[in-house]
Amino acid sequence: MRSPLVALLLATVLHAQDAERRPPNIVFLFTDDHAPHAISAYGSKVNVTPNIDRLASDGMLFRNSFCGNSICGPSRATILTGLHSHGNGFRQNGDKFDGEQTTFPKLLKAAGYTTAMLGKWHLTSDPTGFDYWEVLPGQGVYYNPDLIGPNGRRRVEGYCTDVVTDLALDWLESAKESGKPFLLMCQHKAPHRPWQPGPQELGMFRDATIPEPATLFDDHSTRGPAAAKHTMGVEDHLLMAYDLQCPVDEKERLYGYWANTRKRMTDAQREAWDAAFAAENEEFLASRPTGEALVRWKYQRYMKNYLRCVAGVDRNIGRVLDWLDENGLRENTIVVYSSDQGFYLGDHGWYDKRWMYEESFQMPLIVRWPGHAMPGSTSTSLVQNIDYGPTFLAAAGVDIPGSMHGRSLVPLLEGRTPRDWRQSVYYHYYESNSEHTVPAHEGVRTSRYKLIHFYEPRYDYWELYDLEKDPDEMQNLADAPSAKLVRAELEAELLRLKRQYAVPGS
Ligand code: SGN
Ligand code: CA
Repeated sequence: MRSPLVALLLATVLHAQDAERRPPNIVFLFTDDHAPHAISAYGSKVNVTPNIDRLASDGMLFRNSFCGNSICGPSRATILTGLHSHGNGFRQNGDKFDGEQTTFPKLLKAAGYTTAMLGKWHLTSDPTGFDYWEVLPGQGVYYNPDLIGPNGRRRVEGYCTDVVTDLALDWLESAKESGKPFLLMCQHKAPHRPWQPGPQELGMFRDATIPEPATLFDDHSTRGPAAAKHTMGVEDHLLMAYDLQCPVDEKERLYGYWANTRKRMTDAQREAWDAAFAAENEEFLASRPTGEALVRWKYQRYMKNYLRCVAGVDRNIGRVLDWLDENGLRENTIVVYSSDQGFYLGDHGWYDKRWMYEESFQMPLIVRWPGHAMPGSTSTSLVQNIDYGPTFLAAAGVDIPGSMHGRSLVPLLEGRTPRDWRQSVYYHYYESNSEHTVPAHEGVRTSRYKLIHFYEPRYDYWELYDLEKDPDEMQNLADAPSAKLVRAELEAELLRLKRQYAVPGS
């Protein structure tokens, strides 16, 4: 007869082997417009994100993580398909995602996973490949959001980030019971415009002064002509009521988005909202700063609300991580934190995204995978959202379709960078003549340089930046004699990438 100790050891070993064999669960925590420089694990100077940081200290943080097209729908379509925008057909917001095509959730489902998509979707057609889905219509709203699912539409009382997390936790309970490995895509609206914080975060940063970025008063004169023609300025384009929650006259107080948001709130929500903004708004209206002082006021108000929305995300991520711990699912679950693109936090005097410049080109990417990704590790390899699908498939032991543009990050996570890992990434933004006035452009980035081609008839020129010497991208070297050789190399690399990815016209 075996001793109880031997039996216990044997059971532990068998359990470990079983866990080893069982495909990992995947919890994909995703937000909208959360720039890496508003995450303390990425060295934020403006806020702290203790729960996202928990993931970073238990897993791997990617320092050179980029999107292929810095806008919502396209980034999401790329994640689902592992394809750049031209490959999945979703080039700009408002396009309709072809849900018939191959996506990684469909492949995981076929391999025995139970799958769910919750929260912001923004791909126009209904989600496919999910056993369960309930998504925000369009951009969704922050307070008492409507949700649409296969059985219709309903309104749920509460703050959107909390509501989506509640749905996620409910679904996780059922997924746990199912006995199947699960894929949860939990996708928040926050911290997307118009930056409306939840009741729990309204009081944050009250007496704080958020540090300003060095480029807040950038006049864009050292870049090509398009940058100065933007309509995403903190100074000129943030709207007092809609964006900054400070209606300036009777009309703004009674009508429009700000007034409608208040009407949509419950009495308790409205009371908390008014208590948070009323005194500060009165003070602003009494003093009416102008010039640089007004820009500074707008920056503070914008950033505080953005960061309050981020804090709501961080708190809710903590809820999901706690649930995994409490349910014994920490070990065999991959948890990813990412956001559809970066964002300007007053950098270059801007909000919004779209440009290939670093702040909006970057995506946060943090992966916790116990037993695979070393706790507290970082990677500087060039990675992109085309890699997410292949990574999840590889982790689950499912074949990666050869047609996908991306590569599995599993070797990077396990500390084995393949010798032939990519040396450059491709970017292409198509949504010209649209909100915020960013013309179509494409480009290539290596570990040191970035080459951008604005290619519309009205703007046809190149920009080149040396990111090592000029991390803020203030000096366009495209026509500098000293950069001639580098530019030729980058142009050749861009063409090579376009051919590799079969970009039309290459
Ligand atoms: C909305 C916003 C824009 C934002 C786009 C795209 N305007 O149209 O400021 O650039 O979404 O954002 S708003 O008046 O509706 O707030 S994305 O993240 O969905 O791509
Ligand atoms: Ca977005």
